[in-house]
Amino acid sequence: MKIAVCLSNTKPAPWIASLQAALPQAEVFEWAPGAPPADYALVWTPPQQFIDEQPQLKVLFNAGAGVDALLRMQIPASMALVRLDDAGMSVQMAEYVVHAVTRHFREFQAYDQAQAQSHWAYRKPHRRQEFSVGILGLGILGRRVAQAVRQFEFPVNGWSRTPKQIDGIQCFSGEHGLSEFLVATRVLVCLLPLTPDTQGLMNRRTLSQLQTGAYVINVARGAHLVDEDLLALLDEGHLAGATLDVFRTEPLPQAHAFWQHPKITVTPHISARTLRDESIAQIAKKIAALQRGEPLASLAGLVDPKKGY
Ligand code: NDP
Ligand code: OXD
Repeated sequence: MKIAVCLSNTKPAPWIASLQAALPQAEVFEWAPGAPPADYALVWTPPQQFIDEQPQLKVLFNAGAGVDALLRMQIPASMALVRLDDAGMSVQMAEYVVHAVTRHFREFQAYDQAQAQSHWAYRKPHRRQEFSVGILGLGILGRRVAQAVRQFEFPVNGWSRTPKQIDGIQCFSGEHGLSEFLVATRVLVCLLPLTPDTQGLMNRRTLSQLQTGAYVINVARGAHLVDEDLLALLDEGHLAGATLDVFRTEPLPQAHAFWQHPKITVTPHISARTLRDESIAQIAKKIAALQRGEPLASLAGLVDPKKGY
């Protein structure tokens, strides 16, 4: 069995060594134009040439959770896509979002500024019950984040495509449930996959429905947010601030207004990193299962190209 590795965002050597160690019977190699045909591939945003030269691949294992970039490519229908299924990302995402929510709720930015002026000053505590946190997307990451935020006794709402029942979380679903979800939300967290249905979902119309003084946390994909609408609503005072980890263009261009905006916190797409050991262990286990003849449909993280995630 041959496994090609084609990773655009990192040095492939340690990934190849790790995958080779986990699957000693396989031949694992770094893809280069003209490389021999492989059975499986481990990829992150490969060039179209890779797919075109390897049409026989049975499964593309994505070294990340989001498959939006892969689904924009021309991929033969016979090639299955499997994304990372948590692999150590949900705990990181929960940590990041809880930090952003509590930093805003407890006004730590204002205390940082006070310290810079050696100024000892109390701020009136906010009422937790007035800080309902709404999570767009209740999948692997959204659900974990919802539960983590709930631990701090904030009211938590969630929105998904199909209806859900999760203890302690008020769940909304489908287009018909979106307005009700937004109206009930003070801190909005985006953890949706990027699909034609979710592209630009955070725009003037939807963000205006959030409670006055709302806060936006985008940790999914930059294209979920209409940048100009966020900036306008911040300037008009409807929104109090935003923490953004993902952007329409990455790296975020030097001249982009988000960098210097006093109400926006920017991080460089680090809310949940792909962890090599956890990812390789998961992918190797799935390849071994397929090699034993287990059906593709039994694999967690199998992407449905019709749904787009
Ligand atoms: P999942 O596929 O497990 O969950 C997706 C959730 O979104 C599901 O609850 C799904 O609903 C919901 N959803 C999808 N489409 C719609 C829609 N049209 N309307 C309402 N709800 C919808 O994904 P993950 O939780 O694993 O990951 C989510 C995204 O997070 C990734 O796609 C990626 O873009 C991003 N990400 C960002 C990272 C970062 O570092 N910033 C790291 C990792 C991921 P249903 O449950 O009904 O199917
Ligand atoms: C992912 C990401 O999708 O890191 O895994 O954004």
